[in-house]
Amino acid sequence: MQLEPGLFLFQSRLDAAAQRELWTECRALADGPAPRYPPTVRGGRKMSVGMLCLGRHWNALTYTYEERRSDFDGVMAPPIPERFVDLAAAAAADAGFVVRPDLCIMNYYTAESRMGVHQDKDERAETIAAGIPIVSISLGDAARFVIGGVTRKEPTRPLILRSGDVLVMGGPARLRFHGVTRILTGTAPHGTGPGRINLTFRKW
Ligand code: MD6
Ligand code: FE
Repeated sequence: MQLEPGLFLFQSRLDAAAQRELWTECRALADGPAPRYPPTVRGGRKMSVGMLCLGRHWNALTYTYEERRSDFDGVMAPPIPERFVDLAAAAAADAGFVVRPDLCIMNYYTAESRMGVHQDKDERAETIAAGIPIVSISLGDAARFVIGGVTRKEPTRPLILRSGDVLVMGGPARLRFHGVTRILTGTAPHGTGPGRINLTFRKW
């Protein structure tokens, strides 16, 4: 359902079996030949999540997208499984957006991981100007997510994102500030977790 203009939350969109399957596939990718790693961002701080980009890599030092992980090991970003893209495109369509994402950022959270409040604006200018949405799928432990306005000073509202939930942020919501303030440990459904995986699907 639409929470606010351009911001849609589809709770329990993935059933328990789909959550387990996706969790297992994500774990295999994250432990595969292009492993997840905690990026060091410009300024020198290390992120508390383990990241793996599919389709195209987000360089944490330059805040740009590239084919190889030049800020880490030079390995090519693995392709996004078509099945993942289908899931994201279908959720976007239910929110009224026509998009086939071409990259995905997988973030793996432990109990202590957080994601600072940020705006997603490293995609191509045309993509952002058109309000092409980001589709986020949550798996494993639930998270306290906060979302504010398009400027940093506006107040934020909390949302709990649970395993199987899909959030779509596009149109007028595309540039809203947001972050993850805590992980609700012990809430992962059987066959997922411990920890949390968040997939954000984007068009470059
Ligand atoms: C997370 N999500 O849920 C972090 N970004 O772990 C994001 O940063 C995000 O959920 C853009 C659109 C939707 C999101
Ligand atoms: Fe984000």
